[in-house]
Amino acid sequence: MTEHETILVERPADRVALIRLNRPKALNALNLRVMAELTEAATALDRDPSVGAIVITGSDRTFAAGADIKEMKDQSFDEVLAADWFAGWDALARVRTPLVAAVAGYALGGGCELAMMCDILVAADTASFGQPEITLGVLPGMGGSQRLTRAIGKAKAMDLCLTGRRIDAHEAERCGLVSRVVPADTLLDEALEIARTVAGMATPAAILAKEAVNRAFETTLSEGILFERRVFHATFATREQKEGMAAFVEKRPARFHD
Ligand code: CO8
Repeated sequence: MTEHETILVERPADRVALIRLNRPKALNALNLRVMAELTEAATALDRDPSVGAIVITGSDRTFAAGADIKEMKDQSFDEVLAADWFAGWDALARVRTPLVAAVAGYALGGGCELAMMCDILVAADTASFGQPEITLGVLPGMGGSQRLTRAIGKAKAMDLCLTGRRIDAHEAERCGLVSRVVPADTLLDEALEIARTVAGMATPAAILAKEAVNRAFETTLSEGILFERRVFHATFATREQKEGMAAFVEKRPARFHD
């Protein structure tokens, strides 16, 4: 595996990869180096057929405290526009392998936005989420105003984006931002177990199911339902559909990855 400065990449289980953000002194603040390393690593894992799910996590104290304020603070409008700051994060949204975010501690600003770019968001009971950019004189810049609003609705998104207040893991689960809340000491195990489960499923079906759910954010209901039906039809061209349905009838576990 490539050596990185700001992340650690591991293969903790069969078909599962783990990316840890690793800038402890800066509370995993997301600087341009993190963006480059994380998107490069995730893209490489996405191309690896032996990887069926990727977990992204931080430390016990912090998932990520947002974009790196020290790196940003003296930039001019011309500079951030010319470099199209943060556009590189779009590469993560193009990853087709399911992404599981395992969040403990702070997920603020870009940290919350990074978590929202993942497909399943597991939170420790210590997690807190927020979009505090308004307190810095800016606003979310990596999809927060859009993904948060789609995830939790206008009322809550406005509350978070305009006041900068943080919500805890339980409020985040109640409003639909988080898939599951678990005790902090079991967070990584739970996230890896979810990743193992997803990675054990039929790969084409997992890719298509992720695309179909994401399509709901982009399109009308009738177009989305047509997309879903067509990709459902397409699964009948796969070996995995034959195996999965034969296994059910024969009352045995499906063997998708033998
Ligand atoms: N950027 C740079 N350094 C940071 C950041 C950050 N976002 N957050 C924390 N740090 C640094 C601190 O400066 C401090 O460094 P030092 O020891 O050198 O002074 C160290 O991490 C520890 O931080 P604190 O001493 O502040 O720790 P506390 O436990 O007292 O507080 C908090 C923890 C509450 C998380 C606090 O650090 C904080 O409020 N951080 C900033 C949170 C924030 O405003 N985030 C939003 C940033 S703007 C943003 O994300 C824009 C998104 C646009 C797209 C982003 C794409 C990635």
